[in-house]
Amino acid sequence: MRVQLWQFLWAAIVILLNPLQTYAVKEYLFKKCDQSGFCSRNRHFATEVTKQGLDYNSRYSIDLPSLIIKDDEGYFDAKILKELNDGSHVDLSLHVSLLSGNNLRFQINEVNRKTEQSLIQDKRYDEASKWAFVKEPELIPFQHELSSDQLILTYGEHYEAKFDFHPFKLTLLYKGVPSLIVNDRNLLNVEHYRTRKQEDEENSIHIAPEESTFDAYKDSFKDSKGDTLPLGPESVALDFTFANSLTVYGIPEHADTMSLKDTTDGEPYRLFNVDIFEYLTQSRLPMYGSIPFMLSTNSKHSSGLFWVNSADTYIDIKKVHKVEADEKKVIPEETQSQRVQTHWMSENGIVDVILFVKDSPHEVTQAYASITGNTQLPNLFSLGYHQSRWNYNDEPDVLDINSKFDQHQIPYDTIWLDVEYTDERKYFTWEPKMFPNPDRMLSKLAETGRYLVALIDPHLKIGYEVSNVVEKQNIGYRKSDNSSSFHGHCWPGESVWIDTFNPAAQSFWNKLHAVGSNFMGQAQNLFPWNDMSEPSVFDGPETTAPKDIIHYGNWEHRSVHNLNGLTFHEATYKALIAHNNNIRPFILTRAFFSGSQRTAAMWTGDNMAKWEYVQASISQVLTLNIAGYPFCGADVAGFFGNPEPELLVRFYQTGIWYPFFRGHAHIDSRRHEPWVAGGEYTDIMRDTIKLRYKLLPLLYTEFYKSSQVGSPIVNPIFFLYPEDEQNYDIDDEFFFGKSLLVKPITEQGQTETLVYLPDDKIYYDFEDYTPYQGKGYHSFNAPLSKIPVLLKAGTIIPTKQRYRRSSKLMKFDPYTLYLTADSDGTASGELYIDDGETFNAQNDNDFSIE
Ligand code: NBV
Repeated sequence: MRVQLWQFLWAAIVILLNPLQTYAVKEYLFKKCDQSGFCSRNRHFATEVTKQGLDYNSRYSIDLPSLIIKDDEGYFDAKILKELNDGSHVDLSLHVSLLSGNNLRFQINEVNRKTEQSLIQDKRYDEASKWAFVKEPELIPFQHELSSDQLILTYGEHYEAKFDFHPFKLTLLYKGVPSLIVNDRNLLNVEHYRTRKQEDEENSIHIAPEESTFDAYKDSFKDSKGDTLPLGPESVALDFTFANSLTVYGIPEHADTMSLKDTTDGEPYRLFNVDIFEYLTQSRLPMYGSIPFMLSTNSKHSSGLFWVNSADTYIDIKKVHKVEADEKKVIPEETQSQRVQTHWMSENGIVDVILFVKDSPHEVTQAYASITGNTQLPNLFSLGYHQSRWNYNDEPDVLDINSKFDQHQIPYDTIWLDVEYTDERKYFTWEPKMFPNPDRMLSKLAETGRYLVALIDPHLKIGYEVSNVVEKQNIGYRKSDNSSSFHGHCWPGESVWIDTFNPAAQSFWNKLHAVGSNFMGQAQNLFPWNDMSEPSVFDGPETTAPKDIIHYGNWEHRSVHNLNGLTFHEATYKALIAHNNNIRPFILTRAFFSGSQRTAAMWTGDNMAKWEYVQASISQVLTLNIAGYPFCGADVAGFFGNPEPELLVRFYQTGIWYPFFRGHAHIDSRRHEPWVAGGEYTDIMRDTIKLRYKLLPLLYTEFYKSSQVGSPIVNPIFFLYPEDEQNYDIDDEFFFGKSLLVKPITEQGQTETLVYLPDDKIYYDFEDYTPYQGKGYHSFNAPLSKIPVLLKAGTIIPTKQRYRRSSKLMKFDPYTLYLTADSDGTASGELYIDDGETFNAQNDNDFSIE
C-alpha cells in the first residue's frame, strides 16, 4: 500500500515537473464574446436585426441637406442621423475621403459628445490613425452624381462608390462589379453617450428594442479585478460584405489557419493584445498583437479593409455559399452569389475605415502598406541566425556559446540575454557579478562581427532610479482617478509603466539608451528586445492593464490598448536613432499594431515544442506577410518544453524561412543549441543554418523590395496565383520571395510529402536539380536531412556560398547566381547591395542590379 502511494506521488510529481503535459492556456482568464459587454450587445443586435430581415427599418440615414461635397479636394461631409425610440435624433458625422491609390476612407463620429466625466476626454478617441499611418494620406479628386436617395462617386478609371441615404449603405464597385458592401446587413451601431439615469428611465428613448443593456455600466466578468466603465456603453460596430468570395485572410494575431474560419457557431476572432500564456493552436483567442486588416480575393479581383481602431475588437465571419434560384423561388441576383459577411465590433473609439479594391491580393497588401508604411530595411545582421534562451547566465556563458558556434562551424550573428541579466529585474542595469563588464563582453562579440540583444520591458520596478524618474516626471500610466502613477505586478514585483503615448517620456527614454549610459555603454553592437508591452500586468484584468486607467492626453487605456506596444517600440526606435542616427536600429517586439512594421521585428511569443506549433508558425508567418508585417518569426524549436531531435531538426528546417529566425527557449527547458543533439542531428542543423546564410543575398533583396513597395517576403501561393481557387487554403507551402517554393515537413515521422506546383513551369529540386513539372500535386521524398525546396524556372537568385562565422564577415564574399531558364530561354531576378547597416544607401543612390 505504502509503495503504491509513493508511486502515485511520484507520478504526480513527474506530471507537475513535465511542462508539456501540464501546459494549456487558461482560457477562463480571457473574455468570451458573451462575457464581454460590447461584444455580447452587438451580437445580440445582429441577431435581432437579422431576425427582422427586410422588415427592419434601420435607424441610420444620411441627412441629404447636410451634404457638403468637395469633388476637387477629394472629400465630402454629411450628417448621419441615428433615430431614437421617440423619433428624435442623435447626430453623427460622416467624413468620406478619397485617398491617392484609389482607396476610400470614411469616418463616423459622434458630434459634440459631452460626458459627465472630467478626467477623460469628452470626444471619442480618434488618434489611432496618427500612430498607425506612415503619413497623412493625400486626397484625389472625384466626380459625383447626386439624387434624392443616393450619391455616386466615380474616381480612378474603374471605381464607383454608391452611397444610399436610407438606410446608410455603401457599395464599392470595381470595373463595374460590386466588391465591398458596407452596412449591407444594417449592423451599423454607434452606442451614443447617455447617462446611467437616462438609460434607467422607464421606456427609455435611448435603448432601442434591438439593443441589449448587458454590462453597459459594469464589467461583470469574474476576473475583471474591479475595472470600471465610467462612460458606459460606447461601442462602434459595422458589417462589411466581401462579394463573390468565400475566403478571407489577415487580422493577425491568432494561432489559426491562414484562411479564416466561419465563426457563426463559435467565438468571433478577437483583437486585443494580451500576454496569452501557453496559447493553443487552432484558436481565435486574442494574442500579443493586433492588425485590424482583412483581405479577400476571388479569381478576378481582391479587396481589403482596414478598421483603424485600437480598442478591444471582435470580428465575426459568415461564409454564404451560392444559392441557386429554382422554379419555386425567385432569389434576387445579389443574394445568389457567394460572399463573406463580416461584422466588426469595437469597444469604443470612432468608425474609421479604409477600403481597398485591386486586381490582385499583392496590390491590396501594398495599398495597405502605402497607408501604414513599409517594413524597415533591416540591419543585415538581424537576418542571420539569432541564438537566445531564457537565460544565458553570465559573461563566460555568453562567450562560451559564442565560441561553440565556431567550434561546430555553425554561422550565427546574435546572442540574446533575457530578463535575468539585469540586477533584480531592474531594466537598464546589469547584474554586477554576472556581467561585471558589458563593454568587454560586447567587444569580444564584435571581433567576429556579432551582436547582443538584451531585454528591456516597459514595467519598471518601483523604487530605483529609473522608475523614480517616471513617477516624479509623471510620465507613467496614471490611476483611473488620475491621483498618482498606476502600480501593478510584473516580473520585478510591484512596478510602474512608462507611458510612451506621452511625448515627454521620449527624452527620458533617449537618455536611458544614450552612448555611455549604464545600459548601452560604449557598444555599437547592442540592441534592445521589447517584450511584455501588451502590456502584461500580472494582477490586471485579462493579465493586462485595467481599461479605466489613464494615459497621456486624458485617454482611457480602453481606447488605446492595442496601440500600446507600438508606442513603446517606436519610443525605443527613436532613442536608438538619437543614439546613432546612421545605424539602422534593430528591435524585437511581441506586442504590435498596424504600423509596427516600420520600426520593429516581431515574433509570435511563447509557443511550444510540439509539432502543431511548427505547422501553426507557417500560417502565422503567412498571415503576417499578408497583413504588411513581413519581419516576423516564431521561436525555434518551441519556447516551452524539450523538443526531441526530430522535432528540433524539422523546426530549424522550417525556421530558416521565417524572415526573423531565432532559437529561443524557456528557462526550465534543457539547452538545445544546435550542437547539443550531436551526430547526424547537429550535421543537419548546421547545413540548415548554412542554407539560410547562403540565401541571405536573396532575403536581403526581398526585404529591400518590401521596404520600397510593401510586398511580402514569404508569399502564400494564392498571392502569386490568385486566379487558381484551388490553392486558396494552402498554408503549409509558400514561396520564399517569388522563386523558391518551400514545403517544410511538419509531421512526426514523415519522410515523403506532396508538393503543389501552382503552374506548368519546371521546378527544380534546389539540392539536386531534379525537375518537376505539371500543375498539381507531386510526391517528394524528404528524409530527415531534406527540406522540400524547388527553384522555379525562369528565375535567378543571388547567393553567397562561403562559410563565415557571421553575416558581417561575408561582406566581401563573391555572389553565386542560380539561373533557371524558362521555356523561352530567359530568366530574371534581382539583387540589392548596400553596406548592410547604415542609412547611407537610402539617403544617396541605391545600388541595385537587375
Ligand atoms: O523574459 C522571459 C520570457 C521570454 O523568454 C519570452 O520570450 C517572452 O515571450 N517572457 C516572455 C516572460 C515570461 C514567460 C513565461
